[in-house]
Amino acid sequence: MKKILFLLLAFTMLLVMVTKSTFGYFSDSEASTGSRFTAWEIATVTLLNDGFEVDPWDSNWDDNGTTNWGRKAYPHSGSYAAECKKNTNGYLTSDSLDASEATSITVSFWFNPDGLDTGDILVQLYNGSTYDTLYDLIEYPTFQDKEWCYFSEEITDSQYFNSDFRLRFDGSALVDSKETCHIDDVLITMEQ
Ligand SMILES: [Ca+2]
Ligand SMILES: [Ca+2]
Ligand SMILES: [Ca+2]
Repeated sequence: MKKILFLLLAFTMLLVMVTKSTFGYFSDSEASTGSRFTAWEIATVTLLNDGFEVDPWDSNWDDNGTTNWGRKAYPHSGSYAAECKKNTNGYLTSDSLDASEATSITVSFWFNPDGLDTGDILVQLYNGSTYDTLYDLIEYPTFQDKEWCYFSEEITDSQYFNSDFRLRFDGSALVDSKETCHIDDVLITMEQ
């Protein structure tokens, strides 16, 4: 009889535990609904949106050294794109962008390479003291010669979350007369 009572008690306790863990499961799913609400509060802020359509065409690219690049009626959208070629090569550096509140930065643009080889166009980011190469464009997965290719990278390294964030295209090595690169529709956003 004692044995039966003990078994009954054990069974009841097991039932209570199962019920509790079921409730536990439901309150977990409520918690995840809550964190989805938090995700909605993340704001996306545009730091730079430039299709090189306005005059002067380089007004977003002249505070950190003027560029030798030109503008050409060879657009991805609109009427113009920025152009790097022999004798009008070198750097195209964005104005300083305040990314100090960022939790991530997305850098995107379209590029149309023609005859490039290794090192001709480097995509670089400024961390407040040095420019780091993010990509050699010829290595980028979407790269196709003489086509408009889309570049988009999310930056999560916090060294770039500063008040002097810059995007720089380094075309210093583009010195052959058969090489050109066009850039259009640069969009830099941050989440904060
Ligand atoms: Ca354009
Ligand atoms: Ca400027
Ligand atoms: Ca070259």
